[in-house]
Amino acid sequence: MKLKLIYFDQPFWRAEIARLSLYMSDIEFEDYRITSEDLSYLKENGALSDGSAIPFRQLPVLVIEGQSIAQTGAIARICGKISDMYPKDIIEAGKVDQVIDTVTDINVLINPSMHESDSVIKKQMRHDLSNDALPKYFGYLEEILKANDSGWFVGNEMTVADIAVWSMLGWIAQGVLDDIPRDLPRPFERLTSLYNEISKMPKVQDWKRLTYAYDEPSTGEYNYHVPDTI
Ligand SMILES: N[C@@H](CCC(=O)N[C@@H](CS)C(=O)NCC(=O)O)C(=O)O
Repeated sequence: MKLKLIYFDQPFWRAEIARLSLYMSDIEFEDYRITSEDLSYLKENGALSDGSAIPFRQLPVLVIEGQSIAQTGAIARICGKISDMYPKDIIEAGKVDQVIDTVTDINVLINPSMHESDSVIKKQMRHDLSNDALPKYFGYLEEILKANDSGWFVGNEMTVADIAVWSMLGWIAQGVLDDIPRDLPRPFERLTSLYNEISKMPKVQDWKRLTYAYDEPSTGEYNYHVPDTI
């Protein structure tokens, strides 16, 4: 099966959910990281210059057997099915989906503060996120982990839901989001332990060595120096 994952050259959760699940299961795929020229081209044309369609002019996009699929959740389900990290049972599948959609909600909550140019307003937004919205969502996720009690969000094995949360927590734990403390997830024991256990896995360590080994310092509020522990 021919697979091409198109995203920015960043280890952001929207792409890592696909890249890491495929890598961990030894599924070959083209890890295409766009240039700034690609970005201008795709915005204008709804496709890369090689013809890969970018339906909503946003990334990630997965090209599978020449067909483009957009939207993080849709891509996560496909990659999870290919890599055997997505349950066949419809209820278990729904439980994976609800976690992925919650990571999207968290991302969407943080987004406006990333685009706020007034530093005072931005600081207030970050204060509210750190003291209210983010701990609230971390608490909900912690409850799901407690109720399942296997260490994973769903069932007894790692799924793409665990990768989504791991990667989102890594983003926060880098400390690149000004005024969101990097140790914000630490009081949530199960979340912290999920993060630390996934980081330790040999395939995850290999993936980080292969693809997170950037010499460059961070660019803005994304970063490449994802910590191994929270
Ligand atoms: N609903 C989309 C949102 C994707 C999204 O916001 N992608 C961002 C990068 S993380 C993007 O393409 N930004 C460039 C733009 O919107 O112009 C999804 O779930 O994948």
